[in-house]
Amino acid sequence: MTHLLSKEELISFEEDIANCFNKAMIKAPIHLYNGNEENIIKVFEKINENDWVLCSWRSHYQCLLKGVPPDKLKKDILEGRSISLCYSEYKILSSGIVTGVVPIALGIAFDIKRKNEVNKVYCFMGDMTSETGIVHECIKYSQNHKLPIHFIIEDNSLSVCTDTKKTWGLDRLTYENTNDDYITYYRYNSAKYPHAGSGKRIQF
Ligand SMILES: Cc1ncc(C[n+]2csc(CCOP(=O)(O)OP(=O)(O)O)c2C)c(N)n1
Ligand SMILES: [Mg+2]
Repeated sequence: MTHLLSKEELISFEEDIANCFNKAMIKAPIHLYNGNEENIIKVFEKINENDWVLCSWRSHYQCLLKGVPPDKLKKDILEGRSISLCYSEYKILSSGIVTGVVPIALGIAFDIKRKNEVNKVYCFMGDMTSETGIVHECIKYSQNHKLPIHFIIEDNSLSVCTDTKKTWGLDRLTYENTNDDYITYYRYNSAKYPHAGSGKRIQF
């Protein structure tokens, strides 16, 4: 287990960032979490200091739970780095590119296995990301080669403003409700904030 913050601490961090954004103190995109606090805290109960965590454009919660000091994180967000926060010293990497981190996560897990090390990779992604071709390939490869990796699929049912299931003509997502050695799936309602921004200034 790494640095567990409470649900309330996570929510108030994002509210502080939303206020800063509304006051035009941040001149770059931000993506705020809400509604998944209990789920993500539960996932982090299994994550150790030596494990790698890979994230998307929305990664404030993971950074806090991996041990990045809140003041340092806030400073970096205010300087415009929210969309791609990377702290190799805390073993956490993010990318603003849909699927960007998934093959990187696989590569790190492959390296860990080859060196017979004991740590693991945790790779977070949204519902739309989980339906892409490269993610299907990475999950298949990881399972078949028994790589030390775990994928977390956070389903808010949306890709920006687009309905993910409708896009693909699916009744259910490929990994919907899958909870096994390789995948944790959870559904959450992200309606408090828009996809990007905080709902007052720029939003989309
Ligand atoms: C390669 C690429 N295509 C498109 C985008 C624009 N984009 C940013 S986030 C996003 C939605 C992804 O949806 P999902 O995986 O469900 O993530 P969520 O934000 O809902 O957690 C899109 C299409 C991008 N960043 N990168
Ligand atoms: Mg989504």
